[in-house]
Amino acid sequence: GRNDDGDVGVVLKTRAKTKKPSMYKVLLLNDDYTPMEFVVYILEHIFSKSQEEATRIMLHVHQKGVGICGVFTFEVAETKANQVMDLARHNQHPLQCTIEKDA
Ligand code: NFA
Repeated sequence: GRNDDGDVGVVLKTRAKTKKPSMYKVLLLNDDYTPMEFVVYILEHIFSKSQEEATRIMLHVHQKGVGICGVFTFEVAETKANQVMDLARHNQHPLQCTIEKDA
């Protein structure tokens, strides 16, 4: 019969390692004038937080001076921080939002 050396043709490919992207924290800073409800609105609508989680983060920022809205790739973090700053400016609130490279 036919010569069969047992090779059934299964190929297990190796992959070159794709490296994980650097991650960036989006931070909100406290101030004395931005209404609490506006900060909660921002956290719900830009960072997709529930009203309960948004309130928790807002109160953390209010009490500690700074807090984390989320951690994202650079482009997403930068876009969200710009959306916050644009909405704050439009509504004449001094709210500040920055990004910081995650450890
Ligand atoms: N400190 C603001 C106030 O008392 C509320 C606030 C919270 C502002 C978080 C900015 C960030 N109205």
